[in-house]
Amino acid sequence: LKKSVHSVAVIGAPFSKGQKRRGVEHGPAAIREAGLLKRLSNLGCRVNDMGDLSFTPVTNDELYNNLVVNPRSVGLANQELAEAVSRAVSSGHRCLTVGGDHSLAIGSISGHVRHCPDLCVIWVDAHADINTPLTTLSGSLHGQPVSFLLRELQDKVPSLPGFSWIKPCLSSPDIVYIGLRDVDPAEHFILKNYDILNFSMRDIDRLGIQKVMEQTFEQLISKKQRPIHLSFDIDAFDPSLAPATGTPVVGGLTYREGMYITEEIHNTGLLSALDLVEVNPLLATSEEEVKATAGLAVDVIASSFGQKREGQHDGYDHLPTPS
Ligand code: 4U7
Ligand code: MN
Ligand code: MN
Ligand code: MN
Repeated sequence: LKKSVHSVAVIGAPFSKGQKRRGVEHGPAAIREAGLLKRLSNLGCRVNDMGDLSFTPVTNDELYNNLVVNPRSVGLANQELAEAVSRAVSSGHRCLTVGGDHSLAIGSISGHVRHCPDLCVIWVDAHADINTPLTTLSGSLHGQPVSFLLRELQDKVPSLPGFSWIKPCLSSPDIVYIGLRDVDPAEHFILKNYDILNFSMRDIDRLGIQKVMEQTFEQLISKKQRPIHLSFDIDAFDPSLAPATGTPVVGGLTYREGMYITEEIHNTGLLSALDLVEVNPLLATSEEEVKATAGLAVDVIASSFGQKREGQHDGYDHLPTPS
């Protein structure tokens, strides 16, 4: 079988200090065990496995403002991840980062943007992850990554220890949210005030997922083609499909909506980097729940890189003949 060869670099990011529960650092292992590399190579992807990063530990990582947890650890780990992503993208690979908690989008997007300065972001999540260190109610940095990246917000974002390397690289029109259903008041204010396009679960109910994707691409890539960074939080799915995650919210995406989102993104031909985050095997109540959640993550990844529900026959161009 001849297949399309397009390379994907895989980076495991077993990082968990952007939130308070244990276990999300085992996400990369669970997703690998669910058959990630095999699924990618079956698709005809040349897989460049960069292994799992080992982040430099930080001692005495005191709270910022008596509230924000592990700022130096999150800052340094993201600096290290940005370096790895930047290396992968500059070598010509599409880059898959497997988390780990969603604070790692800071490093993943920062590394990607170094070689793709005009990239745009599709953020699929139950949450907007756009709290600032001054609006966060939880103190967890996985609920804040977008705030550090958005240029328009920088006069509202204090400098955190460990974060001085970050250059805000996105403007409000460069990001679209899909799947929102648990948005804090300050986050809702930001989305409205800075005019950030977002499709909540209610919008998906009203419009259907097809129109949501049309309007997403109209916003991001209709004027010019640009690389897409897809940041996919597994908690975008309904908890019945993805139970093993830290902040599940009822009323999420169906399997078919999830696959439609990723198929459409693949069909643009513009996907350049993907984060798959927040799979936490320790929060499952059974081995079946681990397998369901990690298997779903692998389905999202495979679909993003070209697996099609209708089937495909790359290089299969004749039938066996009876002799
Ligand atoms: B995830 C939250 F308060 N908004 O800031 C917060 F509801 O990466 C949730 O999307 C953040 O899983 C969820 O802590 C972060 C909370
Ligand atoms: Mn998230
Ligand atoms: Mn989330
Ligand atoms: Mn979560």
